[in-house]
Amino acid sequence: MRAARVLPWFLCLCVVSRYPIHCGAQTCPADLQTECGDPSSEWEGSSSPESPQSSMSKNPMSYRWYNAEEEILGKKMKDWMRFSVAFWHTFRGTGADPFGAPTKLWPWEDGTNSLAMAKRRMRANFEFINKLGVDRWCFHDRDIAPDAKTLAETNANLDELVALAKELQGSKIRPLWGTAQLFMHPRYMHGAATSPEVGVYAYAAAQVKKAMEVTHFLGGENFVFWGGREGYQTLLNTDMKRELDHMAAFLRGAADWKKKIGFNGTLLIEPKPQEPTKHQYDWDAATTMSFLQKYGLIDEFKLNIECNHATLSGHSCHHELETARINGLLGNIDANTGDPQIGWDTDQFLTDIGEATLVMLSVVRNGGLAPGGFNFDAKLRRESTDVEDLFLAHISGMDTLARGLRNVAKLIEDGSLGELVKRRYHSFDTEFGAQIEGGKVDFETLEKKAMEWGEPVVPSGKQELAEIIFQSAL
Ligand code: XUL
Ligand code: CO
Repeated sequence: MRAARVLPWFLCLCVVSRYPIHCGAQTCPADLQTECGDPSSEWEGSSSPESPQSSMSKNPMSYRWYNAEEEILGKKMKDWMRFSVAFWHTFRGTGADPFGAPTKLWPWEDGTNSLAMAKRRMRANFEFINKLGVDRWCFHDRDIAPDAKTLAETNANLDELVALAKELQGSKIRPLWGTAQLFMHPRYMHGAATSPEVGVYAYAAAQVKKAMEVTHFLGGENFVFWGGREGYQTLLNTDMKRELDHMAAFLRGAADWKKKIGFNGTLLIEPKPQEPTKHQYDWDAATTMSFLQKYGLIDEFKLNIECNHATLSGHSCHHELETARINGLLGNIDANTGDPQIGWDTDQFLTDIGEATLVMLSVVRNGGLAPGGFNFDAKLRRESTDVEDLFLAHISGMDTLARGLRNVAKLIEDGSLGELVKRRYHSFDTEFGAQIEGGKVDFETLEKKAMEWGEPVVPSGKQELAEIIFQSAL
């Protein structure tokens, strides 16, 4: 294990926000007193730590709970998890915030937004994925290749990077999902599919079309729609119905294109209640589901649930996962967490064991997530600046969920939580209860029963007992 090698001529970064789009002319941050490197040189790799081992040792650079090949509840851990690295956080995250310049001086960065830099970054991405020992990655089109002056030139940039990614993926690594970045460029300031400007709608459709094609080419298993700016700031200037109609037409077009190009991946919508717009149309799982139902799109899409988005909407992650699951819509999880004291999307790696156990409970009840998986939509803290920290964060996130899975196995083996829940509904496990559940009992019959039975005896909910059983598995 060794810390990042410091190569001063590689040190400057040009990216100042989470989703960089264009910073060709930008120079090194003035206060960092560094020089830009030679963007044409190839990244030769190996400034990052070696692969973590699976062991129960105290070495933080090893997995303590995740053991890819180990079978738990009838499936290998790697098949329950299907972990993926998010290119945008891990390779475009700079540590910049509204108050400060980038803090991460990755040795492979040269301070430009050139194609050569994008290629070097792609090589670093695959070096990282290989060393971490995962099989999947996720990307936005604009994370991996720079914007150019025209859409045709931008597509050509993307093609170059995708060709390199295809080569570096080898036979094992695939995108868990790809997506189109429809929120960073100023053209999308009023939305993409919900922009009042028809030219923007068309541009966004062209971007999704291309992003879906390259995801398919790379062997991607899913394609995500996060409506970054599909929402409003004020209803005073917004025709909400018209915008939702447009969004539905757009998604219908995407589903049609998927079929036309023979892409068999799942289309996923990722709900989020606000940020960046005050009100995002895909507020939460239930809102998104009712939108899909209303517009006849429910069979074409599933949901990508992100835990930090869940808590922003006032729900727990478990609530959102269960809402998606019981409706047959749980397709993927963006694994992260927020901070209970901070009211925005902090995108932290999940380290809470109880939370991870609840997440894995939904995954196990769902029979797994395939062809979806866990995408680490999570970033290092601004103050964590070693390459080693990228490894530690992912190892910790993977281990936390692995521990959650082991806890679920304990809960299932013990059986008492399941028994407690079953017992609560015991009164419906009768002939009459079954008739109600089958929709065969009318209100007249129920009134007769209520008269006959008198005041019902209502048993305890046993919440504290449920909590004790849950805690004892952690
Ligand atoms: C934004 C977010 C995105 C999506 C992909 O909060 O989660 O990174 O996951 O666009
Ligand atoms: Co996300």
